[in-house]
Order: sequence, then structure tokens, then C-alpha cells
Amino acid sequence: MLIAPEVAPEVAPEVVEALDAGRPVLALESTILTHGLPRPRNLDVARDAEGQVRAAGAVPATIGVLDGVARVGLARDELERLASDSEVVKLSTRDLPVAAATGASGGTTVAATAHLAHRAGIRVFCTGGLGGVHRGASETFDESADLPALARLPIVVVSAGVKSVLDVPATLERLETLGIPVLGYRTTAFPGFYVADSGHRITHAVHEPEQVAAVRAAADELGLDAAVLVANPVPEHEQLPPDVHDDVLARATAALVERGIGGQDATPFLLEFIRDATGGASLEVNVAVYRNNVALGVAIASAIAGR
Ligand code: PSU
Ligand code: MN
Repeated sequence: MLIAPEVAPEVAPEVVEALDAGRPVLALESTILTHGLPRPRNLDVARDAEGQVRAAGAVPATIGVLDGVARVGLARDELERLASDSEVVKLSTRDLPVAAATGASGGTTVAATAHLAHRAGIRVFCTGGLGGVHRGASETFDESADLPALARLPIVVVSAGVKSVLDVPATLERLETLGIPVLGYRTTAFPGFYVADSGHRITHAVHEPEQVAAVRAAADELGLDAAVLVANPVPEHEQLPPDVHDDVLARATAALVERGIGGQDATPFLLEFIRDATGGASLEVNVAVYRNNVALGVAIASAIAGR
């Protein structure tokens, strides 16, 4: 095992400057790039997201690990490397110290990205869909490390609910147990990632980014160290038709069980299965979900910076 010389996250100068000046910064995940979206579309999506953040007057900080060094604010060529290299791994929180010591490269999950964002002093983080409790978790114990990570990171996370491949009600129960406030953006219908409404209700809706900033500030004042989760539904005209969604989802979960796939591979397998089974339609939805979350993420980061 090699020992990497540099373990502290490398924060891009542009990100440091913006944070020092109190300007809005939005952290972006990289597993969506390395394992969530197919190449070469993944790089376009990642660049578009960064461009979208800049156009809205904020600084993007895409987070990932290159040669063992955690980078908060990947440079253009670094982003390209992560997106194009099919050997890069998926790094959750527990993999970060191992990657640092061995010099590995990888895309960081929501759990790992949120951790690094918080270390760098970034308050808002945007993803497509949060991980959660997998179906059959009462047997397999497969619950994403995203949930316990968010329970101890005082940031705001914007997500289109959790991926519908998960056990959504069980995930909502765990979010409650972990003390993570869930705010529906202009809705009390919890989103199902590919579909605007998962069929499950949540208690609180917010209507403006400033309200999210107010909840975060209140949580800070109260000394509550859990993340605030903003559940932002994909616009209905961009969702996967719910009947198509339900049918494909049933087949995807059956295939997962049949092939005995689990652990870190479960989420990428399901997303890919759904993509193939919908002839690529789910990919367009995934991209729309992300774009929509980035737009809200910037607005919230700006509201927090402006307080
Ligand atoms: N959302 C996507 N694509 C993804 C993921 C989320 O649109 O690939 C990733 C996130 O990085 C999330 C991870 O943290 O899936 C959850 O995987 P697991 O269940 O192994 O924790
Ligand atoms: Mn898992």
C-alpha cells in the first residue's frame, strides 16, 4: 500500500476565493458522472451543470478523487479524466481514506461528496437522487451510506427525492430516525427521481429558496448537525411516464435479484437496466432531474450567501 503525500482535500483557488468573499458556491457530485451516466454523455452533463451554475452567478465545485487526492472544484482536464476513464471506482465515505493511502481515483457518492464539501466549508450540495434503503434491506441490510453521512453534516442537499429503485417509505422512515429534515420544494408529494410523485407524502413544503436558507440557519442556531434535505420533483412534463416507470422498475428489481447483484453494484446496475429498458428515455429524465436540481441548488446557495 502506498502512502499518498497529500491527504487534505485540495480546494480550487476559485472556490476558496468565493467562500472567503461570502459568494455562493454549489458542490456537485461525481458518482453520477463516473457510474450514473454513460460515457461520453456524462462529461457533457457535468460541464453543462458547471456552466449553469456560473451563468446563475455562483461558483461550481465538482468533487472527486484523483490519484488519491480529494479535489473540491475539479479543473477542466481533471473532470475530463474522471469522466472518460472507465477504470475509476465508486468511492463512498469509508473508501476515502483507502483511496488517499493507495492513490486511487474515483467518483464520490453523495455521502463522500457531502463530507468533502462540508470540510471545504461549502453549505449547499446538489445531486440527482439520494441513496437510501434498498428493497429487501430487512434481509440484506443494504442501506446507502448516504443516509448516516447526511445525519452528521450540517449542509443543504438538493435531490429529486430518492431513486425509485429503493424502498421509498423505508427510506423516509430512516430520514426521520436520523433527524434529517425533509422539505418538499413546492410540494408535499415526495418525488421518486424518475417520476414527480413517488406516491408517498411528506410533512413540510417550502416555496422559495429563502425558506430553505431560513431552515438551515435555524438548524445551525439550534445546534442541529444533520443535513437539510430538499426534495425537488422533476417537472411533470419531463418525467418518465408513470406506467412505463412502474413496469420497467418491476423488471429491473427482478433482474437484480435473479442475478444476485448487491452492494455497491446495485445502484449502477438498476440505473443501467432502466436506461436500456426504456430505450434511453430514463437517461433524458436523469439529465432533466439533475439540471432542475442544479437550478434550485444555485438559488439556495445564493439565498444562504445573501443572508
Ligand atoms: N444519482 C444518480 N446516479 C447515481 C447516484 C445517484 O442519478 O449514480 C449515486 C450517488 O452517488 C449515490 C449512490 O450516492 O448512487 C448511492 O449508491 P449506494 O446505494 O451504493 O450508496
Ligand atoms: Mn449499498
